[in-house]
Amino acid sequence: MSSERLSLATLPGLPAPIARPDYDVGAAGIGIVHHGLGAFHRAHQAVYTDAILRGDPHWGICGVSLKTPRVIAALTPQDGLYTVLEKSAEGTSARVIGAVREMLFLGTQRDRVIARMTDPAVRVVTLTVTEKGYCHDPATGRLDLSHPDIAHDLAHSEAPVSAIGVLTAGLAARREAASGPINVICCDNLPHNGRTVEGILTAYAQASDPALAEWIGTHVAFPCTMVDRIVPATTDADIAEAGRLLGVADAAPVATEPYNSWVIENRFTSARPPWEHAGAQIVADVAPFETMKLRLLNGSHSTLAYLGFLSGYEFIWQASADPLLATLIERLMAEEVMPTLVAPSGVDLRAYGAQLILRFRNPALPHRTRQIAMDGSQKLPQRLLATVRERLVGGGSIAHLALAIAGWIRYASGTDEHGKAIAVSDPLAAKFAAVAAAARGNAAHIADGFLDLTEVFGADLSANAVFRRAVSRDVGGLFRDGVRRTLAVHIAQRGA
Ligand code: CS2
Repeated sequence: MSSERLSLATLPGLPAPIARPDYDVGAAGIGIVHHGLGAFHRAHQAVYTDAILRGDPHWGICGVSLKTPRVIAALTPQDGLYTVLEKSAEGTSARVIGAVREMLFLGTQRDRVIARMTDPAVRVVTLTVTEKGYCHDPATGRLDLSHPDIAHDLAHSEAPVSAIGVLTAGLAARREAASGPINVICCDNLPHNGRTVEGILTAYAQASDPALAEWIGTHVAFPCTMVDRIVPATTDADIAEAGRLLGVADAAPVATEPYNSWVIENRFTSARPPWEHAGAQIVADVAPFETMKLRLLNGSHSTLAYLGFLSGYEFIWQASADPLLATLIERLMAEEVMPTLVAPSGVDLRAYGAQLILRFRNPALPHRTRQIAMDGSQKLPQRLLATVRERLVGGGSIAHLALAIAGWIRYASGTDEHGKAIAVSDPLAAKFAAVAAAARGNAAHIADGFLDLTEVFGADLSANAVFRRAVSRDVGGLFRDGVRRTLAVHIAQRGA
């Protein structure tokens, strides 16, 4: 591989098949501030934005990294350019993205982040800070005022560390500067993400500056979105492949699937990028899209992650090709999730479900079960528990859902079936460890301890006897018989 780096200088010399910006990258202005410069943003919103910059060059992105300057260090010598590798069984196609025009690390450039938010040319803030980045109570969606980062930021409003604190500081500065209204667009997998973030931000502002909360109410729009693209963490093999294809080195490519979808609620308070020209859908009501995606895709993904990991699978493509797990998620989707959904206009739910299985099986995407298993306490409510609630109201069966949730409890209890420790990564990991330690290997006590976590299950499900019984029975089965036998019995008992 050449020792030269991808950059504005080497861009014109890239091999012909490599797609690249069709606009003058150096001339693009900044119209968007994005918080959370991870792989997902760079493979999703930045790709849509890249495609509209030729027609509308003032929507370049200022990408803010909140926790680590790692991506910025890799992208700076590349003038912000990086490769998106679209990978499938048919092969890889590469496209260089130029939309990220400025990069700031919160840890050392907080003032510049805040100043950027006061720029009148900036009309949009997008967010991908993961579920836990919102410092909320996952069961209710409300701001957790006792969260250490929130407590810190309320006490030190001049030096915020949380996405919510930084965003609020930026909005306060924007109000001072009279720079006009702005759209805040959450692109994380939270339920009713626009409304949820509006509630969280407003609650935070109320606790710090009630007049600002009022200003936010009249000057900031929070459209809901459905975002959908599978983007595993970048691997060394991706970096090597990008270098091979480009003929110059790219230290921060992203690897993803060909599929890409973005549905955005038509609720803006200020100018916005014409993302619909790049294939995004702007609709009156995102809820049917979002509910479908969270419950079918993410619900199945988490099920495959927990039960797949326990079965010994490192990657989702392996877990989704396992006949027992494949049958489980097909039936979970068809029998328990789809009956709770209203099909979004133009979408056939069965076709969407069938396509999901193919997407999960993409052999070119090594998506780790462990990566998806992270932060289950923040993910389960919208992925599995909301479906359970609706099924219980209607008196429908929750057998597949219960097994998926039992898989999470078995995983989060911290040891695998060979007695090996699992590195459980979750904001509630210490609580899980305490539950597991107190239960001393007794499966019923483990199930009870987890089901008592109202911050995950809500007071209602925690107290629901039907739900508790179903999940406890499966936790018992997983501990007693192991995941493979439990799955086999589960499928056999329910007919083929
Ligand atoms: C995954 C999602 O990591 C996870 O929890 O379920 O990131 C998933 O790949 C995306 O939501 C797909 O759109």
